[in-house]
Amino acid sequence: MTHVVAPVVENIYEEVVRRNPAEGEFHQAVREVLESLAPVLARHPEYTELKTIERICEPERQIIFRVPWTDDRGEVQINRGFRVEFNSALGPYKGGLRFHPSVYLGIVKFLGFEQIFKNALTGMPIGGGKGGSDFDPKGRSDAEVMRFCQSFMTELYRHLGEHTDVPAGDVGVGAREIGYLFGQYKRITNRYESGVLTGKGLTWGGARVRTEATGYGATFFASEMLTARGTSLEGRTVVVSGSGNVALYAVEKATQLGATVVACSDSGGYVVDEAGLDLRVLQEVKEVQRGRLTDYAERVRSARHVAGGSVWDVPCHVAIPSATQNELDADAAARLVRNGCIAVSEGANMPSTPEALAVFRQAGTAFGPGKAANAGGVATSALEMQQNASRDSWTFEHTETRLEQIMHDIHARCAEAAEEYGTPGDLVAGANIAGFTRVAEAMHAHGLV
Ligand code: NDP
Ligand code: 2IT
Repeated sequence: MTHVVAPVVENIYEEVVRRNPAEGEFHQAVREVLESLAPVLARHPEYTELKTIERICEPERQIIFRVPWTDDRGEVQINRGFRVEFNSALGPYKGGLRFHPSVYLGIVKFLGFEQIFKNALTGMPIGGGKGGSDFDPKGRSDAEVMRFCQSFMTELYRHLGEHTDVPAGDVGVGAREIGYLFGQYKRITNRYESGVLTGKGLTWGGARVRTEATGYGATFFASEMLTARGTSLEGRTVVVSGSGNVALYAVEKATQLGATVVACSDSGGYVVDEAGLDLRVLQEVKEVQRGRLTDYAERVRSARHVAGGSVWDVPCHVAIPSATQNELDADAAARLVRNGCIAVSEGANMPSTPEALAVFRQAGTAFGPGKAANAGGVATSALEMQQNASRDSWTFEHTETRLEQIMHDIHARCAEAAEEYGTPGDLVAGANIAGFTRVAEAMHAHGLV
């Protein structure tokens, strides 16, 4: 059985906590993976002997740097930049950059750790890394964001390269920021190295579907889970949290697949509309105006805005949490289950607390963990790298078909691993085991590194 932490795994966990004090999110992410690995260790004593888990828990390299810049009033601002190059067994470090005031080393390490296994699950040649800054882009002018990005890249560029480390977007980092970062990288290095960043604009090396990929992928994953249970998204009520990049395209794909998305949120509250959200207005408010959901409610008469409160109060069949870590706790999970929720597909990274996960397990809710369900974003980043390497550009239809197939394969890999190691249907265990074993095998092949 998984969920019982074997003594050897418990010791590794305690050592991780001791060596990485005050990094709660990192401890949480490590614990969840370790809880799944007891049956793997029982079958593969070499992983214990060669301290594979201990090595995976220690980043290969961690970079922390000062990011000085001047705001529009001429005042000097100082932020902290991070890049954690966690694991390169399967390919160059790959993972997003997050700009949010809550960013500190523990957040970057939890995200980087998750990224190792997520990237392995895609089946593509990418290692795991993550970076970011405590810079808050909210309320900043384009010129301020540009100066910040230029200063950030002035340190980061020396650690990057298409075969070394390839960042992309995450919370607070979208096409605008990737553009400024790419411009500064090109200027410093004198190289038009398209493959050094993904999420680029479509006119200068970006890939079609990358913008949509994470939200589309999380919805395809929900659809896979429902198909496995003999049902579908058609006619279902869906709630999505967040209203950023991942959330918006989850709303779009769920609607295209015949569901009605009745609510989404931002950090100020949520909007609910039983008739279904109006995606075009949402995009206008969020992507073009960088506005708030209160603006949406002012424009759409059938919608109601609830300030504060939890979007998980809204009844639904399928939940796609797509905002941030630990946004869905045990109370929210119990309410979702009580209201008839049958599937949860995590668009965000680690949005459900361990206690929420326990509620879903107990209730038999279909549950797609972030490292599997949101892997469509990074997988499409790998497709962007592939197009850059061959100086090619694929159509939307071709790329979306690839994404859909990738999500199908990830679901199958997780389901098979869960079955093989004695926990059929448990996609959390399946994702951790399938991701871990793929990385572990490559690490062994490379010797003691
Ligand atoms: P965006 O910055 O585009 O949007 C984030 C959304 O979540 C906003 O609506 C924001 O509200 C809300 N949010 C963020 N942080 C908080 C917080 N601390 N408290 C409350 N609300 C919050 O980010 P993305 O859509 O790109 O990312 C969302 C999630 O998906 C993250 O967990 C990210 O790691 C994950 N992810 C992203 C991928 C990608 O390709 N972009 C790939 C895989 C996972 P507000 O605007 O009010 O702050
Ligand atoms: O969490 C994630 O997978 C991302 N933010 C996307 C990473 C990427 O390199 O596309």
